[in-house]
Amino acid sequence: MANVARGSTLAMGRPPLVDVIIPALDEEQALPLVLRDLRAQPWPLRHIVVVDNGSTDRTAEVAEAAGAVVLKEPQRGYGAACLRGLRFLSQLSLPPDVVVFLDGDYSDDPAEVAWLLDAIEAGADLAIGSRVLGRAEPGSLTPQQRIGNILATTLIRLVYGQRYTDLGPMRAIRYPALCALAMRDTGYGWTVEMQVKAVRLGLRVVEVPVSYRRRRGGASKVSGTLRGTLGAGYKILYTVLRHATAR
Ligand SMILES: Nc1nc2c(ncn2[C@@H]2O[C@H](COP(=O)(O)OP(=O)(O)OP(=O)(O)O)[C@@H](O)[C@H]2O)c(=O)[nH]1
Ligand SMILES: [Mg+2]
Repeated sequence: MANVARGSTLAMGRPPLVDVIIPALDEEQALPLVLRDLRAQPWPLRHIVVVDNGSTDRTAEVAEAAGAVVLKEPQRGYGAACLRGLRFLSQLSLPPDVVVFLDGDYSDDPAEVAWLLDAIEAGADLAIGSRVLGRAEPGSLTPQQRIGNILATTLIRLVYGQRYTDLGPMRAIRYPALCALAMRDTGYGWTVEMQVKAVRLGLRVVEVPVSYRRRRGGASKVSGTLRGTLGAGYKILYTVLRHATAR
């Protein structure tokens, strides 16, 4: 599968520059596993950027120890952390070709990032890991997540005509496409904002089946809590509709 590992050039005549952004809040237990597996990948990887939103555990220390670039974002929120990571990338003298996002709780399998990069190599602008098309470990996707996914993806299909199966966190996107999206959401509307804006801009989007595990240690901030679930659910539906009315 991993064409990227076999000397991909993304049609640039040189190996692509791939940077990874990981939003992390109190993930000292799982993050070292994520970083270890990322480092073990055969595909070219420049920066692993861990954005810490005021963790009270040793998230920043374990990330630094693993050689990641560690950024601090005082404004809480999943999207705020991703935006902070993007700001860092935008200030590099050499921008990345591809940006990969994944979670810091080891639910996503870093080995499968290669499949997303293969899809980019094959021509996609945005490759989204679908946990629904792939194999989700029992208990890794809560019933409310599955229902939320169905609601959100049905709404996107009705409003935008695009079939998605998931709003999964693991994804790869060409950097120019990412810049064109002008991402804004500072919270859990981040993934869906990317997906609806991608449709509106006519990006080449593909879903790639990926696996998904239960988090390795640490506490859930989103789907495992009532507040997180309701907040994320509301934000996702609001984001779909807001961008629809902006058409
Ligand atoms: N920087 C930052 N990261 C966050 C924030 N909230 C969650 N995260 C990270 O975003 C990812 C997703 O959060 P999770 O708590 O795993 O949400 P979830 O996957 O719905 O819940 P679980 O099923 O328990 O894993 C993890 O890497 C978190 O550390 C936040 O406010 N700021
Ligand atoms: Mg998680």
